Amino acid sequence: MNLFEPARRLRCGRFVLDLDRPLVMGVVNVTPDSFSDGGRYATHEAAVRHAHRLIEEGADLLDIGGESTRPGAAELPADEEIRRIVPVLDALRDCGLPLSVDTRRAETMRVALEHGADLVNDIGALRAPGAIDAVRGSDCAVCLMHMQGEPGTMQQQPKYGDVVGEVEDFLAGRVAAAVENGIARERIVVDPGIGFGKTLRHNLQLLAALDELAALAPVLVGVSRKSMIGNLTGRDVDHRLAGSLSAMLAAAMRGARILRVHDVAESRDALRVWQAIDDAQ
Ligand code: 7PJ
Repeated sequence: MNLFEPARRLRCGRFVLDLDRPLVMGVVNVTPDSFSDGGRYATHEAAVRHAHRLIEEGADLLDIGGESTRPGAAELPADEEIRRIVPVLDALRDCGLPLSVDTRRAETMRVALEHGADLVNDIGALRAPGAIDAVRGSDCAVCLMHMQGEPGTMQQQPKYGDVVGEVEDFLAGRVAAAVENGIARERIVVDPGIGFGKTLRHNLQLLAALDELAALAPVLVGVSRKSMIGNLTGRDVDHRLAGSLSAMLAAAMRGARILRVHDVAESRDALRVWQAIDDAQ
């Protein structure tokens, strides 16, 4: 047996996910609509409605996030993050899909797990105080993502000697820390963190070398609508679908097993066609 063969299954809270084929993780943002004065209820309603649409479109998992971590974003207090996420988790608990929560905070992780979250998607790779303890005693999956710096300033001057080697070393270290602290390997996925403290060139180099990261753990990748796609195509955020699909397929071909996307139906179609060709080989 090859010890470095990536896991084919992921323990993920109430679920065990088969990773033989790439899965589609649909993004559900729970952020107040600045054009609506309907308040909190309208915000939750909209998020839950959007989630149901993504389920119909064929999502395999849902990623629920209350904090914007786009470059330049300001930090959100944990209690506000919790107030945004919990009603949405409660409403989706029995939707039949694994629920992921996109958070860096131990307190939010703890509360989310009490409300049925199956995966903790942490752009901070469990580096926050108490984060490892928050997930240790549960059976949730964890996504360990690489980020250089902090969302507020990370795009100011990203610098690496060897971006692929450094991201790989960081993720290997975080996997080791998680395993040493009692988080089973079968619960861990890694993510190069496209756009998180990276120039266009860094992002491209990481995507091109994704198969190297796949030796550590199953790989999750998010490229959907990111500025990388805008930089390459000259399109604004509402016109990045074709570019996003192309990057997603390039990632899938290099072994990515969970694709974090906004456009679930289109991503499903693209993966289905690629998969059929791959199967015919
Ligand atoms: C990612 C994420 C990503 C993981 C965001 C955006 C920014 N979580 N959360 N990987 N991106 N694991 O969607 O543009 O790439 S928020």
